[in-house]
Amino acid sequence: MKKIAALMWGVAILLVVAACGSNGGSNQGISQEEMDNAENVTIVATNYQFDQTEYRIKKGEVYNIVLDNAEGVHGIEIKGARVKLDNANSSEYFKADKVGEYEIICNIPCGPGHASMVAKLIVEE
Ligand SMILES: [Cu+2]
Repeated sequence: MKKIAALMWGVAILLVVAACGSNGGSNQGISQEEMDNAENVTIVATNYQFDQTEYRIKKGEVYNIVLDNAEGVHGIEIKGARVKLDNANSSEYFKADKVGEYEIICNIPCGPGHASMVAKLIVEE
């Protein structure tokens, strides 16, 4: 009986660890300290544009990417960066490992100007 109890505990602990590990999916490799010190990159969305055509970040630093829907209902997808934001999940931590550019698009069909809702996330040295 003792063995079974020990086994059950093992399973319970594994489940807890698995649940924590899957929290936030794309936060892998980002420490709590990095999250605490992360600078915000706020992308303000209106009908039908983002407030900047380019957003610049530094390579290797952690940022908190925030979607601010100031007008209308828009979503953000940073292509190739596994960042997807909407009103239900309006911020995510992101760290770019290399210099380059990502395309930012609105991923919610928001109206006649939807296709023009594009911007760039530029990763600098
Ligand atoms: Cu849209």
